[in-house]
Amino acid sequence: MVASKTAPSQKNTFSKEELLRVYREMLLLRRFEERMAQLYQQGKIGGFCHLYIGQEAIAVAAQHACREDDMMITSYRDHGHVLIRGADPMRVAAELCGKEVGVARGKGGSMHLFDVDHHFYGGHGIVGGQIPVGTGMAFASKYQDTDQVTLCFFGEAAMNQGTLHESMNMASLWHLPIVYICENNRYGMGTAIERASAVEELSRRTACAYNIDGVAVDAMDFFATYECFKQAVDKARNEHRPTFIDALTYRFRGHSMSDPVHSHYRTKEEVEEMRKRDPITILVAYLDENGIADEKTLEEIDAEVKAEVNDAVKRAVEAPAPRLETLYEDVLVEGN
Ligand SMILES: Cc1ncc(C[n+]2csc(CCOP(=O)(O)OP(=O)(O)O)c2C)c(N)n1
Ligand SMILES: [Mg+2]
Repeated sequence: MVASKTAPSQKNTFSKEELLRVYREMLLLRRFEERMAQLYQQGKIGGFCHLYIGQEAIAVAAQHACREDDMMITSYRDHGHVLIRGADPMRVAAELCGKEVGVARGKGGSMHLFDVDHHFYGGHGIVGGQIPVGTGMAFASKYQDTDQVTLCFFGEAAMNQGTLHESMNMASLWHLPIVYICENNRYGMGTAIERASAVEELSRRTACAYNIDGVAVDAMDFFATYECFKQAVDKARNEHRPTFIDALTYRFRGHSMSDPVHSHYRTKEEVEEMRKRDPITILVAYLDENGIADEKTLEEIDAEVKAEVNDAVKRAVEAPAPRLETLYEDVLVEGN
């Protein structure tokens, strides 16, 4: 049994082409979210909408650390995960706008994105609700001997939900190929972690309680996050041992579209301080300092990404609303 540890910052193992791809992917997530915020303000998106801005290094690092057929499942803060899995940005934007061409046929909205073709299983609105489901997915792949790993994401508020404890106990006992990734942005809506969690250093919890190694990582640093995820994914696949990762991050926007960036629960100074650790800025500094890309190349990539997002949004907004006769479809699955 290994007690909790902090993953050291890692050296880059990526080629120049791969690094530019990582940069493009992080930007895609960021620019997409910025456009979604605008669409929301224009009244084109209704209901709940939780932005991922600030947390991008986690989804991107996870995608690079696993195989395409590995499975991912997460909470309602899910836009980044479904995009990085490979879903068409037009169909994701369309889902947020409630259109029939959306990834969940316009019936799920922002919180319930799904893309089974890309092995993405939602998008779950109940805090911690995806943890037993993800654990079941890992059980299925072990039972069916498919060699797939499940990456199960959740916010730090889910650490105190009963289902997490039951799931982690089973995952350890039954040697399931799963990586539990806590996207620890320090707040559950307006509640700071120190007001909700008796043990704040979350990676200390799982070794003693479930015999699951716990690792904390600076999730604003893409390289450290990637290395940490890679080791955990390999261990899940090769040794059928789960890992718990406390991915230390921050959300730069409000909890959802209904709360301002810095409300009474956190100060403007804190947000500004954390913005200095923007994962994209940190990556850009690395690319610059190591002569991997100059400003012009990075600006060109940004312009391409913005054009891609704008085109996706245009087509999503123009797409038709669901037909009335689809209202009762996908509601009930008839058994034999
Ligand atoms: C079981 C349950 N209780 C309460 C809520 C209301 N709620 C929605 S989001 C949220 C905070 C969750 O915070 P965290 O897990 O840290 O994720 P984050 O939003 O920070 O990504 C709460 C309490 C809910 N959706 N489900
Ligand atoms: Mg949180």
